[in-house]
Amino acid sequence: MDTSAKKLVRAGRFLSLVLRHRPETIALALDAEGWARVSDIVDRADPKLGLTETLIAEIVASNDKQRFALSSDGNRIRANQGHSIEVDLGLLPEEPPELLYHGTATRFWDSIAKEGLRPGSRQHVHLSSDEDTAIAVGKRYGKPLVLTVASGEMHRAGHAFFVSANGVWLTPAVPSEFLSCFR
Ligand code: HQG
Repeated sequence: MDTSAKKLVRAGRFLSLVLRHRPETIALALDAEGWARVSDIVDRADPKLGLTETLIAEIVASNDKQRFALSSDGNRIRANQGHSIEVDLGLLPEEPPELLYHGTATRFWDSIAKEGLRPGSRQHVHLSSDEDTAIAVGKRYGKPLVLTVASGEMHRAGHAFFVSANGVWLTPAVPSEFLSCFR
């Protein structure tokens, strides 16, 4: 990675931290829907990150997973998903495809088989519509394991599903009877 790509990744990680998990790190105010003022972030971030409004706009546009969104006037920014702090993204329940996938690590399987998928520190369990994404997500924690979620059946049983602005399927939890594991 060249220096400018590294700078974008570092700044993007910082934005994930303050917009999803720990806004208090820079005494940043997020509203109930998770939006923060771009100018507040620029003013309060460590100058070593070199965060400017232009760099933030570049991260929003180029981020590999489209993790962030700008308000229509460009003055505010929020994370599209992945929050551990409570925010209301204003997503409406949607009908999911018949099957969705969750990437995890093989060592979590025994616990997941017993308890189902839990959101952990985040607000939702994250699911994808393709297996490749699930493999990449699972690799972050070790040997990847792809779980198939019977999302159509789950939805018909009354469980709510949402899709984030960047295409991640979200649901509060997945009971184990809707999971299958191929390995
Ligand atoms: C596991 C990244 C034991 C779960 C990714 C996962 C994603 C259990 C871990 C997004 C369990 C939580 C979210 C149970 C769930 N027993 N382990 N009962 N239930 N788990 O990071 O889905 O790059 O909170 O399988 O790409 O890995 O940040 O969730 O392994 O889209 O944008 O507990 O984060 O996106 O880990 O990742 P996480 P995740 P970003």
